[in-house]
Amino acid sequence: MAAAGAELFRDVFPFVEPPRILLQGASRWFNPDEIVVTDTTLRDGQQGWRPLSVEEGYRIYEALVELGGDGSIYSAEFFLYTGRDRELVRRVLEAGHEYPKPIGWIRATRSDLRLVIEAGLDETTLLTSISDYHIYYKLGVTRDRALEKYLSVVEEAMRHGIVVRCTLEDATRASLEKNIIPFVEKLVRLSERYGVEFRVKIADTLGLGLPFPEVPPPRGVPALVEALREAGLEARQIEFHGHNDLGLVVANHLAAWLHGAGMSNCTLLGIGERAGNCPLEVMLLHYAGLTGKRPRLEKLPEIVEMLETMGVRVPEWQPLVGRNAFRTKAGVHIDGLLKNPEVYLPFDPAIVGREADIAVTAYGGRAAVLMWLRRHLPPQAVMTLDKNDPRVEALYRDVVELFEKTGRHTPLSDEEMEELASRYFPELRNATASSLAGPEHVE
Ligand code: HCA
Repeated sequence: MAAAGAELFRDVFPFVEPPRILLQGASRWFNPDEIVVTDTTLRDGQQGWRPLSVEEGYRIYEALVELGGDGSIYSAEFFLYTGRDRELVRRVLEAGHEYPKPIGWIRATRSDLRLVIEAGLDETTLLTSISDYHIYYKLGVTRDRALEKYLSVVEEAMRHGIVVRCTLEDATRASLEKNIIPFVEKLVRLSERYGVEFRVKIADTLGLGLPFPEVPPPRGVPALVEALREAGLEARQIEFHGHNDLGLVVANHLAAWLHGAGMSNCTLLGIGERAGNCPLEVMLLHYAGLTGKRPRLEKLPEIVEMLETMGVRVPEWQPLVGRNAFRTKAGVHIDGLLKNPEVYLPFDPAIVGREADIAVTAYGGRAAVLMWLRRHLPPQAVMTLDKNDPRVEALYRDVVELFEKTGRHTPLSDEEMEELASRYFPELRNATASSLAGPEHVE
């Protein structure tokens, strides 16, 4: 039906572009030109998953280049502890891509810093645990002693001209006044003395952060980011790294950007410790929605396939990349899709290299049967086909009967549908036949 007069919010939902994020009353610290995504798949991801071979690590790095080599993925973090880690970094440096820029990830010790220097990297993340939980319980030292140790390694790094990204580990359980700000003030002074920039990474280590400006520190992500901006840090000096323990990781990462952090530190598919990290592909979609830039999200299916060959199992319902992300089984949805794909799609799936899809079950109604036929019959055969066609009705009855008789509860495969439908549409007969599976059939 023609949509004259319909309010479709085209400025927000262009459909053929990622949904746009329009702001009213944005934080004074937010500037879309200053935001980027950063990657930690090969650090936090690998740590929470399994040790990778050099070849696997390199393929993941190349995938990041394909996806965000335009600079939308600014950096990628690497371990340096094993021979394999160092060989991977050597290969990555040899490849010479500008983005994602390879950087190290180390603990705050001089021996770890040496690994960065020997690898020839000019930037590294440095784990500087900042909450009293970590300082008193994990490290077993006083706050002053902990800061002193961190700062001595930072100073040494600056002497070598290395940019340090200090992870404020467990920042969402740390005192802003007693721990974070005093540390940052000392970093500012060191940086002025050596003329070398530093950055900080706000780590929501246990996923306790909250994305709302009304929430005070330590849990309020907007408050933490804005406090660092008030302390004089620029967007490019502030990274946010969240975990998904409480299911809020994407919201927290968005909040960090919107309140003045420049970098959003993610992993492919959100792979990472416990409930995982922030999914990089999702943040790239929002990055596109905030900046109008277009990372190559259509590469995602290839990347997911590659990760699956490495043993990653992607849940069917995973946003953007799961099998069901653009696939519906509900008759009402399929009916809507037949009338206009925009009714039940958040955006054109082609943006992320996918197609809208359906799965035929007993709940899909005649709409599912019709949509399946439209996808599998030659165009001339479906031109006049509609839900009232007696063949569609008969096929629908067969589908329902099959589910009722067998007690089956999984969708029909294309081969099974071909076999059923060829009774009424002989042109499908040449298609691969398969036996109709019973209730134990697994998709
Ligand atoms: C860890 C904890 C960490 C570190 C973050 C970072 C966190 O794995 O040691 O330095 O990138 O969330 O605090 O992932």
